[in-house]
Amino acid sequence: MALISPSRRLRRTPFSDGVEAAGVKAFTVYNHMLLPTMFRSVEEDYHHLKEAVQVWDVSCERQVELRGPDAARLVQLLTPRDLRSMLPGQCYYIPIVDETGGMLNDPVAVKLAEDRWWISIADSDLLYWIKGLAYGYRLDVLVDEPDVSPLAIQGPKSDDLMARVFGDQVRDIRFFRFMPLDFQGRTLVVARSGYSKQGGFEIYVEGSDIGMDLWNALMEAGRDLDVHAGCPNLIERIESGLLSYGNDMTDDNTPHECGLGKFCNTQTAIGCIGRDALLRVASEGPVKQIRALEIGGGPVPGCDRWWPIKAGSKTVGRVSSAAWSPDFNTNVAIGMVRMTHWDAGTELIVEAPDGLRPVTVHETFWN
Ligand code: THG
Repeated sequence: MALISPSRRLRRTPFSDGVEAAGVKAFTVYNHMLLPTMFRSVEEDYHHLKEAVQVWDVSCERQVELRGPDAARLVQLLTPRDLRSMLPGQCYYIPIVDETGGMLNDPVAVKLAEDRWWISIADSDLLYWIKGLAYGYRLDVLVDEPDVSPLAIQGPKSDDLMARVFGDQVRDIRFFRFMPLDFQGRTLVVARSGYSKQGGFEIYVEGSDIGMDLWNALMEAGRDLDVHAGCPNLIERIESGLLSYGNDMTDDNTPHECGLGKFCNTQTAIGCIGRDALLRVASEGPVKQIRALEIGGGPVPGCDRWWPIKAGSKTVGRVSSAAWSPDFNTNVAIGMVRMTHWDAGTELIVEAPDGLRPVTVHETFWN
């Protein structure tokens, strides 16, 4: 691949100087912003993530802030997950659907207060959908993108690193909960969450000006923990079954097709825009669904388009993400498979760019 030309439309982040000094080797573009994808090599980064601790510039997880008396009502319009029992201090993974039940995004919702929420979005321009709804429904709520940039601390040594910078209270933060914690006299939201299954935190850095101070403080505090700059890791996230919007699903898919039915309470999510459509399709059940897949042969090439999955001459699915896993000594993958062929153990053929390969429907993901 050639280089990416810098421009002001391709946004840098408060941590870009640190990322570059750490020797970033590749970026992707996510929410019109730079997202690192590799430091040493995807495999070295993978092993290090599972053994030590990494600091990730995930500023591209942009926040849509909802502020005002109708904020809670607006979030419930967006999602089939019932939010009535959600308390301030909690984070929820929420599928966002349109009027047809199609997925528009799969963000983390952060409830700061009854009348103040952050929607920490995946890669689609959700701000415009939310602003449109707020305007169209004449809601009393302000919708904008604040100067908040998440910095993730991921890996088994995350608690030790975070305790050195934020104090021992971080150890008491429960999964998908947050605490407001002090850094240099500023209060930052610190949640136990992140796009890996190796454990860790996300710091919602409010105010770009302190970005590099925090980055440097973490790097210095973690020297003897072998802290390193890292990024969401393709291999680890496939093993963990963490979905990537735009790759593994699009607005053509319902949450049920994506295996996100467990984050839907469509019956009781009163107000949700896609509720009627989802009630209709949920009564039948999906006819295709996300599956963990194992692809035979040596390391697969990069997956930059859907690879057809065949049963004889019939197309019965697609591979949307794939990578060689050093720990499992096989190619791990995520794909969508039709009901007729989705049972664990089913053996099919995938048309990879370098030829036909055997692909098996796996019982579960690997982490
Ligand atoms: N953290 C934050 N914002 C994000 C992401 C994140 N925005 C973009 C992207 N990632 C959104 N997608 C996901 C996908 C998976 C998860 C979070 C965001 C996730 N899932 C866990 C799982 O599926 O096992 C836990 C879900 C749960 O139990 O509630 O963490 O990573 N801030």
